[in-house]
Amino acid sequence: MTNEGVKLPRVTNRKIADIFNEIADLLDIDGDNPFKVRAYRNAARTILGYPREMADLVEEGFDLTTLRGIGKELAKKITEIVRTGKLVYLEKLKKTHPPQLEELLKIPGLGPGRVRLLHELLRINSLEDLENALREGKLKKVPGFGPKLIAKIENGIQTRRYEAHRFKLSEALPVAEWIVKILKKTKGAIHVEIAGSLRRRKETVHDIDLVAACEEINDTMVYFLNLPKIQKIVMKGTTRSTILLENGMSVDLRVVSTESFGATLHHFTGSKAHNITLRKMAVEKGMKINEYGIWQGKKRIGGDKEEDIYNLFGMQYIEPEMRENRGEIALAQDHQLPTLITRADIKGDLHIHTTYSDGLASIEEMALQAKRLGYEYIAITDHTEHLKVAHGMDEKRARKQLEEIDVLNEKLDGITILKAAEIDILEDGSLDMPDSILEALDLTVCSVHTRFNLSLRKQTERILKAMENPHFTILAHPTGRLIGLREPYDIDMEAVMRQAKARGCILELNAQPDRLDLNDIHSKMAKEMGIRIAISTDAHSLNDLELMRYGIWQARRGWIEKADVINTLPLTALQKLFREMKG
Ligand code: DGT
Ligand code: CA
Ligand code: ZN
Repeated sequence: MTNEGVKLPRVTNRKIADIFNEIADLLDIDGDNPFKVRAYRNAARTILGYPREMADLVEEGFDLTTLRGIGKELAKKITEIVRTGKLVYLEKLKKTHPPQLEELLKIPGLGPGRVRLLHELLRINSLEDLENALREGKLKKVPGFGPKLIAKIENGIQTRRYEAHRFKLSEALPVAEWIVKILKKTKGAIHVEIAGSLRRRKETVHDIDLVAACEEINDTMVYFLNLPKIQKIVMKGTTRSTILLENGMSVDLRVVSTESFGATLHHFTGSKAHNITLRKMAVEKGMKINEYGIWQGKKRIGGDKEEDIYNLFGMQYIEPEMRENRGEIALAQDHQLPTLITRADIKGDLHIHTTYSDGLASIEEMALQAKRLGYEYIAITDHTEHLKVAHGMDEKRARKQLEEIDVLNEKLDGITILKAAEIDILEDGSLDMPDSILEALDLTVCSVHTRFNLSLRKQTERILKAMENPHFTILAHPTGRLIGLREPYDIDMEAVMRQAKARGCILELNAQPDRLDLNDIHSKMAKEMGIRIAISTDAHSLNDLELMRYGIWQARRGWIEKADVINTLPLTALQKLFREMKG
């Protein structure tokens, strides 16, 4: 959103960092001076981790060269980006490279050096070129490209192709909710609901599926086809239409009568595998389920409500998040379904950043916001020293923070601030904080932020070793993946979970929509192994605290119940748990 009177949209730190990283990538592919390349990457990291916006600093006439790793040249470039929204240097650089070359860098296993090699030896300039070369077996002939690397690249391409056409839940859901709100107000509309993977709250979705129940005379479809921001009408009909929005999202609407609504909503909620199992079961009973209802011969015996379908088999109702055919149908038949966690069960947030590291709000502001959300407690988890890019705290600042928390706990009513830190797990598996501080903390949130590409064995050992520390409480974002951006690091999750179980450590389900890590499968695995989890927002701002809902949805997809999650405990019980963990 732009402010009134401001012509250009505000340039964010993210955008500046992206530009610098892109320059670094291109220079790197060219085999340019490594120091120059690193200078751009370091600057990008400084900017990204800086607690204030470069746009504001430029406006205030702040001397950017006082920032870590920013010299005169880079300061000039930052100013140019802030003022014009782009950088002439990058535009020029791009002209000398095939436009799709950078795409290749996003494939795991392909760094700039290898991309350069492929470009020089095989004239590979795009994903398509790469796929052709793979198919023709040409990669085998390139020095350094062994079968393991080639398999990794093949895998990476597949993931990339799959993800290229998917949107994050957090991108699609607000759009869907906006459309539903509009359509609900149209004449003749009785119900309008989100269906598909979006209703199942899958972490990424291919499209938005909507189902409406309308009276015979309605203008719901007409409004749908006249929504703002439509790029193209893909398919147009009275009961079904598909539109493509300007942002590239495809939206499907089906309009049915109220008597079919339950069956249609159920059908289009999926998953396909879940539906197929139910349909087979119906056939065995001499009945038929389709998108219009439940049928016995030609007679319609139900389908107004979704519940009709589950009632048909004497089953419990299955929540959309569980409809993945992962054993939920058998459980529902036995009336043994888990009672899935809800947002209302959450009593606090155990992963929060403040201005002590790379957060935007103070401890007090975060605490007051948490109180407004109805929480009993929060844990402040600023970064430790090793994470320089996020202005990690040294021992002195950590001490200062602990004192401030004491003062605030005296002052504030109705919310308790727990002492914690997000502690880097160093490459050798040690924790980046002296024992003297660790002893003063209520809990620790420990994470890997560096050296993502260690081997499977080394990365796993690193984490297992860290968990041996008696001060280790929660393993944050356990696989390190960023949806669509970064693959999980190579780790043996089963080994990590066994260790968590043995040591009584907690695993985090990080609620940031681009992390959602643990994912659904891992959450379910943790539950089955009897490991407790913490659902945390990793908030860097007041608004971020609201991301909890994404974590809850992912947890529900992993069959998680209230009792599996430590931040559903009341404060005293939680404190007792942390004390016991410290031994
Ligand atoms: P997505 O769009 O890839 O994120 O995942 P979904 O699950 O939303 O899949 P989509 O949009 O292709 O279809 C929506 C639902 O419609 C799906 O979850 C189940 C149902 N459906 C689609 N195709 C079939 C099918 O061939 N057989 C059955 N039984 N159901 C189907
Ligand atoms: Ca869909
Ligand atoms: Zn964090």
